[in-house]
Amino acid sequence: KMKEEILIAFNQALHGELQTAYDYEAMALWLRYNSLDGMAQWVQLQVEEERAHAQKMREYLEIRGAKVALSAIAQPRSEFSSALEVFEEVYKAEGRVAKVILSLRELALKHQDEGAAIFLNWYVTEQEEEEMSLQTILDKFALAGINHETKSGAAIYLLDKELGSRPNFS
Ligand code: OFO
Repeated sequence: KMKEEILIAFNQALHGELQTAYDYEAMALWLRYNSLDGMAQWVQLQVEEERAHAQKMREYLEIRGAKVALSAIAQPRSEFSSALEVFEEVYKAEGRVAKVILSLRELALKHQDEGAAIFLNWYVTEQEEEEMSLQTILDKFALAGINHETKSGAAIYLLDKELGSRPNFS
């Protein structure tokens, strides 16, 4: 049986994935409202990824016979100053999720719950990939010379187009 302390932390991590999905949903709305449909598409796919992460966790907890508890999702931030700020926020959110996963895995190991730790290994790798792809996107903003003041122009038009071609579930 899963230790109570681990289960509480798992439920918090599950909440984190769902909250992040909802936060991203609001970012995608803002981007679409500002005609950045390609960037919105990228973020929208990220919404799906986070939901899938939450579902995978929920399924694992059910397999372990543990009680999944859902908590309230907070209202997401809906205003941003620029596209760059949105992606900086995504980058920060991924960093926060990565931290939660790592401490959850540490907790599982502390309690010698090998199964949970092995399950969480997938998330550790997934977070590394996500942080890497976000870093690449932020590098492209810099490369294109897009800063917080950039509202229009060829650079942001082209980067929007490029991000819109993200394949489903990278
Ligand atoms: Fe990208 O955060 Fe889930 O794990």
